[in-house]
Order: sequence, then C-alpha cells, then structure tokens
Amino acid sequence: MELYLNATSPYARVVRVVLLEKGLADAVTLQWCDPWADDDSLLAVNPVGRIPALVTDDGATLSESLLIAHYLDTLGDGEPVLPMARIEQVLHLAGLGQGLMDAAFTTVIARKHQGAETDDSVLAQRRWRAIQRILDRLEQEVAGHPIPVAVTLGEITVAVALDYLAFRLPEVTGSKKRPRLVTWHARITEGASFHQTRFA
Ligand SMILES: N[C@@H](CCC(=O)N[C@@H](CS)C(=O)NCC(=O)O)C(=O)O
Repeated sequence: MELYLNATSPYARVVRVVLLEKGLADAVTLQWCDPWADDDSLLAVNPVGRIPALVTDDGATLSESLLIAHYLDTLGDGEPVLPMARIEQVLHLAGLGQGLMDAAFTTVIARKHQGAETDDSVLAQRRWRAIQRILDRLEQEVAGHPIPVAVTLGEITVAVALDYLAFRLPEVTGSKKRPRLVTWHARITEGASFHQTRFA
C-alpha cells in the first residue's frame, strides 16, 4: 500500500497512528507530498487533491481519514480501532474529534490564505464558538472515560485534534479551564504511535 501524506496534516496523522496501532507500518510506503501545490503524483491517484490518500494493494485509492481507518481496521494484527462492543461510544468520540479538527484546520487555512483579519468574519466566529463548545463537552465527557489499554479511533481522533490545536492554535489550548481534558490527552498520547508521528 501507499499513503500520500504530509507532516502537518491532522487527518493524515490519524491514519498514521492507526497504521502503527494495527501493526501495519511496514505494509505501507509513505509518499510525502504537498497537496497545496497540486502535486502531480497525488492528483494521479486522488483527483480530490487532498491527503490522506491510501492506495491499496489492489490499486484502489481510498480518501477521507475515517474511511481509510475503517479499511485499515480490517487488516493487521493490532487490536480493533473500531471495537464493536463499544462502537457507539467510539464513533461519538470520533465525531467530536473530527469536528474539532475540521474547525481548527479551516481556521488555520483561512488565516493562511486570507490573513488574520479573517478571524473576525461570521464563519470564523462560528468555528471559534464550535471549538470552545467541543472542548467544553470533551472536558465533561472524557474525564469519565477510563484510559483504554488499546486506543480506539475515538481517542485517536480527539487526541490528534488536540495536538493540532496545540501545534497551530496554541492560544486555544493555553486555557486552564479544562484540566481533566489536559490530563486525559497526556495519558492517551503516551504511546509510541503518537510519539512517532509528531507534527513537524
Ligand atoms: N475530511 C478529509 C479532510 C482532508 C483534508 O482536508 N486534507 C488537507 C490537508 S490536512 C488537504 O489535503 N487539503 C488540500 C486541499 O484542500 O486542496 C479527511 O478526513 O481526510
């Protein structure tokens, strides 16, 4: 398999963490690319022009991080990242994580292409409020979750989104308002799959 990615995409990082958790790192060749430069090799496999894109051994291209994670969960020897016994809880958490990632990523891209003044726009303000609401909800919810022996797609998605906030929008996570979430995040990201995929 081939994975098209870069080192700063939170969506690609979710897939990389899943690959490591499933014991599939050696089954994949990493194809580093720049999706914002209309990279020819990426466009040849994924007309959407976005990363992550996974080309399977049968030559099919999969896009969308959560769909790729779903596929990878059918392979490999690691514990399931989508365990059926807890599927509602896992998908609920993954949705919050993906929503947080989307709001943070769109904010970063808007600033990059339109300048910091875009923060005052109606849409940027909506995203900002969504980020605060999601973080508040996570502070309530994850504190009550036991730290699992094997992380699921729910914890992976939320933890990567929190890392992305710290990486790109540190003013958001500087808050001392959510101490339980900070502790939970530190525990979840202790493992090798998070260390080996740090944003760079
Ligand atoms: N919903 C997608 C989002 C993927 C995405 O937005 N990737 C960004 C990089 S982090 C990208 O490739 N952007 C290039 C573009 O939009 O042209 C997923 O979960 O994989």
